[in-house]
Amino acid sequence: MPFFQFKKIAIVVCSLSFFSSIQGGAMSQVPKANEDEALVVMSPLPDPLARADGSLITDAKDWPEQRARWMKLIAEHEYGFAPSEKADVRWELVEEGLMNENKTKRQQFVVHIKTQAASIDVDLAFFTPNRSGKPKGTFLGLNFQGNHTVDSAPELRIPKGWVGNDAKIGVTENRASEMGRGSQDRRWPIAEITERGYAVATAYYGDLDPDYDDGFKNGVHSLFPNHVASAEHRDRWGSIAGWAWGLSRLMDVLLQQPSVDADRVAVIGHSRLGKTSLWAGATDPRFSLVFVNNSGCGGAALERRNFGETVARINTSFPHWFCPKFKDYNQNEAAMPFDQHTIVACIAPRPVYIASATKDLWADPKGEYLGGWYASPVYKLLGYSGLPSETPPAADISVGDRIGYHNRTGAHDILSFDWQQFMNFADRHWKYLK
Ligand code: GTR
Repeated sequence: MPFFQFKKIAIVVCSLSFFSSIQGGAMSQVPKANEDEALVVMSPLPDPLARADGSLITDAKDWPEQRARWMKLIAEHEYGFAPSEKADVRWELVEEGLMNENKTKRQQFVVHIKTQAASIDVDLAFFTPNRSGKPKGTFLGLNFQGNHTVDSAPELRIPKGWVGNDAKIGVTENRASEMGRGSQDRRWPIAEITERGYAVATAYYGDLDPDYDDGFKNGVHSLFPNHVASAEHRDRWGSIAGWAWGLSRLMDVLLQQPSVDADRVAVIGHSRLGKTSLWAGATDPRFSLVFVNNSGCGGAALERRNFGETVARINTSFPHWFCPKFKDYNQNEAAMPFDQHTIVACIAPRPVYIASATKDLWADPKGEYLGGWYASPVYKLLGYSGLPSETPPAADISVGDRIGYHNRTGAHDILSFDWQQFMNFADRHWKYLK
């Protein structure tokens, strides 16, 4: 085995054991996750159309007020409120060139996000078809390991700040290097996307908020030191809300690019970043399409279904992802004033696509489907249709109208097959926009 490979494995093994030693104690108190459908017991779900007094909304004109009620509850109890103050967002173009046999144009921006308290820099890579005319639309999503990992182009910038490892928390040094260049390209089929006429923009999530528990001090949290979650303020933003807020700041920048059509920008994300794209899609209506891939617990999957990752497990492994108040629902999901389907409903009437993978039981594919199914009555009230049936479709079949869904054969990942369904969905919905 070449030395560098050995070194990489050794780093991962050490960090995993570090990770399990810090988490081990607390985690041993948390009941094991269930992955047997026969053992699922689901307590009743809140009806997205039910007002606080139990009466049902029957008129579309009452939805905005109901939506505002859900959004407030969801922020307060799960992701945490983002600050209401604004940050100053500026950008500079630092590099541009062609790649993919000159079929794709690459631009790299450094985005400066600044408040009186602090400033952070985020690298944004932007890929467009190298042909005349505007792209058909733009996909914006965060990546896990740095922009240099999404493609092997040597110009793509390596992150300067924190880059973790497979355990992804607890390690504060930068592990990014040339070795990772292009290593995530299966998740970012840039040639395929741009050849279909779309643009795609991505930034490294750690540039916005390093993914470890530091008491909400670094990254976007450092910009608003008076708005940090604490024992007294248990409803202030965790990392997912921070990443989602960051996506909105990147949206601010995209809207200033001549190749971006403001009505056709989608937010996309996988796994913890799928939880993030769901929340970004709900909070920022400028995203006209929302793609939520393998998002699981804290994403599209219903918390009240005791299948796969639970609230207690996620809050123990990743205490910084949600606001501190979310811990009140550890082994207590039935007490949540909402469930994840209400978040999907808050995107209505904009189209949203939920994707699962058959082997990704930890993320509960059926629960992810049902997160869309139980949001469907809201789409119906607004004059559209969501998912067609309470029963999920067979693997690899894409279903639904304004709520799309598929369950790809295979493991927890985001692959070309997923992107193809997403682009078909975008073709279908963006075509009919004004
Ligand atoms: C897992 C976590 C999931 C999912 C995933 C990821 O360890 O339990 O909720 O978010 O990480 O983001 O890679």
